[in-house]
Amino acid sequence: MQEWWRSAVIYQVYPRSYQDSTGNGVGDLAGITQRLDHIAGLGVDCIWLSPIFASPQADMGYDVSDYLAVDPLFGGLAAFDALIEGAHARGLKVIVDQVLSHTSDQHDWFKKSRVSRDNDKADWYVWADPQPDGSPPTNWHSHFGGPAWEFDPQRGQYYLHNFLSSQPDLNFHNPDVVDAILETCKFWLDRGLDGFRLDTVNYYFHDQELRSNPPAQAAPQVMATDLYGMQNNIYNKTRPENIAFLERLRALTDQYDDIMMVGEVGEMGRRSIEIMGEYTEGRERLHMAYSFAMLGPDFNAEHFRNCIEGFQSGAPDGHPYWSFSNHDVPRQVTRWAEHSVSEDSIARLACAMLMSFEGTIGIYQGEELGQTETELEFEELTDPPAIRYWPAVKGRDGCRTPMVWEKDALNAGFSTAQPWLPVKPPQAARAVDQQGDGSIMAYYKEMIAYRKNSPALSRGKTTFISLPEPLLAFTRQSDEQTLTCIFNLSKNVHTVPLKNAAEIALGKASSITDGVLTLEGNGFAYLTHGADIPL
Ligand code: TEU
Repeated sequence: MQEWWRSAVIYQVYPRSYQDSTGNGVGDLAGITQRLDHIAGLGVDCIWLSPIFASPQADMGYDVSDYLAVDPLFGGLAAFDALIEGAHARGLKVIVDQVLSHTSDQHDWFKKSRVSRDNDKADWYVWADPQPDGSPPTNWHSHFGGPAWEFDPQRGQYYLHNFLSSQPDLNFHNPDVVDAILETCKFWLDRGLDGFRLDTVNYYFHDQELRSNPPAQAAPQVMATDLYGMQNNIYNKTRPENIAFLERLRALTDQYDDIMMVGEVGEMGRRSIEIMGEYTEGRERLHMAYSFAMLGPDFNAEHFRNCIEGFQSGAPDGHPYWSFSNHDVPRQVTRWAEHSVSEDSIARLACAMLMSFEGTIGIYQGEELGQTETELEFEELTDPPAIRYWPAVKGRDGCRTPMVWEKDALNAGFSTAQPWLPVKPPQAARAVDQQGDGSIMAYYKEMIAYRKNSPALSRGKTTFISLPEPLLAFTRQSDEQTLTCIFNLSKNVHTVPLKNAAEIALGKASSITDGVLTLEGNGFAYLTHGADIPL
């Protein structure tokens, strides 16, 4: 039987923003448990929980101070066990974010490490002497701006932090660190988790020779926090030693039944697709991986084709995870607005594209409502890079505002207290209670079910068809079924002459008249086999 995750749809929950059950303005695990029927009702297979472990929340939980404790803010271990039980009872798997590359500076390991150069944790982080002039050991940039090194007066050395200075990087070259990390993963697997989303999976190792990165052209901003496009980050991340560690992780998870790991490759562009392949090829590394390739501004047929074809040719036995939105990037309806006829039309088109892609699909809470990016004032921001570099950096708060349940309820039903990020009217207008027949939410349900019931979409191979931009076209073919999927990625009407008779099995803003397929702006069609499209 095919492993459960291979054609799954995974729903990402950002716990701070899903449902507050305690009235403190921050979402929690009991709140998510209350909303499990909504999630199960979408027809998804699995929930990915953004970080829930003990954390000072400097980077909203991506700064862990205790890997073995659920943060009291989210309800502790008892709330976690109840959530797992409730999810499993509904046939939903649950994976959690594991942020292993770095810890919080409040983690006991770091507190001890920084005290002296000769205690048993001294070499658990990446410490290095200043250069003779006192400057940092290398030119590496922190992802959130400034140097990736912070000077610690007590040790008289710098420590590495690829993200905030309160997120020191663990030293994966130290075997004791690797053993401790594997132990923490084991703890959660023993507790009934179904797997992990591995944060920054290509940042675990750094160059031990501490070579400076070569310069590069400025890269486009992806996360709205990207400040360091000016160097080619080859020595601070994506080191060759990582592969052996991924194999150890896989060996651990293979001791359990049905565990899945999806790694976040912190890269964009063509290189990111190559790394996704390297990390998932064969059955000895990660089960699957995603990168930022589809999470950026690019919205044209060539781009999507390059991502999917590039992955296939680089890693014929690898497995991708494709998503258009998450907690780090502007929401897709807003990000791709210039290509849209309307918010709803781009939401539907994006949904249909995702559900037709080969691999595993990720959707982010609120995406099923056609949610848009929230516009925030400076005073409302919580994301550190945004606070530091506003307005050049807008940050990630706009995609993290609370889930909206009832349009006219206080804070749209998210919380009875002032939420940690505000609920604004444009977002509340898309609340779950507004999503009746014909809504975007109804559409997501329909499309998820369609994908699940279609052998071609859930298991079929992909072959691209060359049509001029802005038309993206490919066939999905399984033993039982062939579907030709055609999408109009623009606002304008486009036509495609069909060689053979064809029928639209499912579509939107599309029709066939006299052997010609017409796609209105943002229209798409899944055609039943027989359609033969001339180049
Ligand atoms: O994000 C990773 C990240 O910020 C970059 O590596 C990203 O991949 C890059 O912009 C692509 O060019 C993860 C989390 O998702 C994020 O929320 C955290 O802030 C971050 O790690 C640090 O843990």
